[in-house]
Amino acid sequence: MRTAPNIIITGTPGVGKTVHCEQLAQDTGLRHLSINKVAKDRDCFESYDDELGSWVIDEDKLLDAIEDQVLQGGYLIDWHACDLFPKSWIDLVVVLRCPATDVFHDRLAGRGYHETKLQENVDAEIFGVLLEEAKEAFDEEIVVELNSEKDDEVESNCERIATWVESWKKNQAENADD
Ligand code: DAT
Repeated sequence: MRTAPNIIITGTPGVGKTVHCEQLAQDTGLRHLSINKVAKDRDCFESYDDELGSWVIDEDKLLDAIEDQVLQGGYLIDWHACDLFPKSWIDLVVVLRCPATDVFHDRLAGRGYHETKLQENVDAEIFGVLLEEAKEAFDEEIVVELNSEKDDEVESNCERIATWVESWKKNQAENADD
């Protein structure tokens, strides 16, 4: 049984996953698991999508690479997809959102995304693609949607998640005693 939870922090690229995970790692002691970094370090890329200018991941290879550590619990899994992770690994799915399209557009433009990739991500955010994916892949009661438009929301979101982590741990300890 895990003594610390595994949380997926997901959302369209640029929505704030990295800033949330870094803050949350400090606040909760959970570890930031950047899937992008694992895929690079462990060579889990399958092919390059020229049109989108991004790599396609070998999901089986990636899951093999992280399984042993994730099953121990205590990870913040940072990735712009969530339906590849087995349900049994995951205790909470946080979907970050940026409803202000102009703010979101400027963030992605600041990253130097080319037009096709930028527009695809803006559309995905408008249509809530990641939220739908999360609700289909996991039980709806473990899926939480949080806004990440302004600076102070990072703070309040992280406080909320940290409170959830504490109560999860308390429940788990009580169940272990039973
Ligand atoms: P992701 O990891 O989802 O791709 P990020 O954490 O790198 O996104 O954030 C992208 C940029 O947007 C970065 O410059 C920080 C900024 N940002 C993210 N969330 C924000 C928020 N809630 N308020 C203000 N800026 C934010």
